[in-house]
Amino acid sequence: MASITYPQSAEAPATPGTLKLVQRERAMIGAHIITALIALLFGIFMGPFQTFHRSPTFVQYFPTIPVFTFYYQAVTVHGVMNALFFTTFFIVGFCYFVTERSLQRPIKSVPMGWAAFASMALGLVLMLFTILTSPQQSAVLYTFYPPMIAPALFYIGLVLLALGSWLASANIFLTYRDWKREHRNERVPLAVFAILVNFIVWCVATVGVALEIVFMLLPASLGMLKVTDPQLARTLFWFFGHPLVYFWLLPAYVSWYTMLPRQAGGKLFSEPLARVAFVMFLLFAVPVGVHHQFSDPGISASSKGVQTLLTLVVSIPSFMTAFNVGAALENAARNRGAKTLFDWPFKQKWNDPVVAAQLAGMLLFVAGGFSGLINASAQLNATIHNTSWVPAHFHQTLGGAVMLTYIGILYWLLPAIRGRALFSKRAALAQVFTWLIGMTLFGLAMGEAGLQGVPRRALTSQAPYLTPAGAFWMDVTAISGVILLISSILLFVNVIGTLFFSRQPMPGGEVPIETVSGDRSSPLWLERWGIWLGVLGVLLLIAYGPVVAEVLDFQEGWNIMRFIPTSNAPMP
Ligand code: HAS
Ligand code: CU
Repeated sequence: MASITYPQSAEAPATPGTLKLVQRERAMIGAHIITALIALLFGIFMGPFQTFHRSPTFVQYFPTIPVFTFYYQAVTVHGVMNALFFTTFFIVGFCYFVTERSLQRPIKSVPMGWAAFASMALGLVLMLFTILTSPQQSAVLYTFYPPMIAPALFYIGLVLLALGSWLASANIFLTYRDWKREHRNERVPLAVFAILVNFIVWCVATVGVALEIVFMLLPASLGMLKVTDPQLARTLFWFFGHPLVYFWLLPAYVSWYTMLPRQAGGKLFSEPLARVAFVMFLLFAVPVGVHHQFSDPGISASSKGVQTLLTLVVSIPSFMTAFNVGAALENAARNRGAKTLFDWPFKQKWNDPVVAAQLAGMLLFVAGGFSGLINASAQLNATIHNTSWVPAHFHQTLGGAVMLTYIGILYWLLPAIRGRALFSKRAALAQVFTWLIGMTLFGLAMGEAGLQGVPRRALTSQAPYLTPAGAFWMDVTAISGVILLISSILLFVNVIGTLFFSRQPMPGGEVPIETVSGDRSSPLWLERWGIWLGVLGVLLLIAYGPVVAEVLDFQEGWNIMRFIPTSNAPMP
């Protein structure tokens, strides 16, 4: 393994001007972040064109839009590239960086890190190849389940992405194990604590989707299976699909909890409280996937009720985050002279793109979080399920809080990787605020359209049943698309500018990484992972045991028998 020396003093990397990456770090983290951006480049520009395509007025004047006319292909590229590939590459790269810096040691195995990267990158290439060369067959959306079946390479691409991410998880777990051996009675830094939670959740959740792909989708795609069971596949998919959203969110929380207070000029209110929030994510992020299946037949009302309850519980750590991080921001503002009850939001560093991006993300998350709570109620869900309300919700959470926080991170991490200053701070600020305005409008318009019955993922711009109000809100969505298109261009101008045209040296500044072990007031037993895994196992049994029994239809004989390839059993 390439040997690198990390500064011995815990404070060393935090002194101004020392955010210099060693070559090995620059290569590994840079490869992940840049590949993430390549995936994003494919995905991001599909979005605005979908809003145009869905707007009745726009379509009246421009009936065909080249390339983007293939609506389902464009939606698939948008979802798969943005939500699956961009996020995974970004998260792995960012989490390596935070783990190395916080623990003051390189990741356990550099070759394993590269093997993981190669697997994920090959997955990306196969996926792009498949989507671009077989547009019709592979337009199965980012929520891939039967009866739609894509070409085998689509699933192989996904398997390679998952395999790579498992290797990356193993690398992070082993790095932590080595650190822990040398620091028996110390608390692992909060950032790494959160990262460990995130990758544990990921490893548990991906078991569901791996089963779906390996035993159902891939054999069906290869023609080895003639039967399928959408009910079982959807259950396996959402076992993964919900925790996936926390896999995106927790790295953003790493930034909010462990970097933003310092970037904003304040102090985190309570570190033990933060750890409790992360433990709650570990326990409750997985056993709630059925809240995506409230309209599915074959799952009993009682199972849906249990998972509604658990979904409400998993929103609690986000409320805890709002108070904890909110108090840190208030503290920052007071340090800068805020005096009254309501002046602290205005006394933030709104002119610093790194901070402003994260604050803007939080504002969107307030709306996105509350729309999530509406979705979570099984009764209210019936009014919004499969309407454009749902994309409104996830563009405020994923496209809002998560994306803006990743952008905030990018605005310091990309300069660090490149060793040059950010190309344009003004463009970055303009990008952040256009994104905030565009996504706010998008959320409002898509949400309102959803309440008017406009379906999601359907090209209804000329459907006769579109109400005038629905049509109006879809037109407003197209306006938000224009704003978001400008914002996306600004983002890539800065990315390309920073990589190729920035001549300024990287400014000295604080590395937003905690480098000391955790707060002594945090109980050490919070790090007893075995206990939490045990509790998670019990929760999964309670939440998913009955669901699995229901979807496998045990009364009628195990319908899993249908999946034995040679049985030729007819579909019931
Ligand atoms: Fe969700 C569907 C329920 C959070 C993403 N969600 C989706 C889908 C996606 C998604 C992608 O129960 C669609 C999947 C598909 O394609 O079908 N979601 C919830 C609930 C929460 C939630 C209860 N979702 C997220 C997050 C996501 C995400 C996070 C991505 C990152 N969601 C649902 C349900 C559905 C669903 C149903 C299925 C709908 C259907 O029928 O299909 C909660 O975890 C949310 C809790 C969050 C809060 C907000 C806390 C606010 C904070 C900000 C603090 C602000 C401060 C002020 C401090 C309660 C932390 C700052 C100060 C300044 C000065 C600026
Ligand atoms: Cu969910």
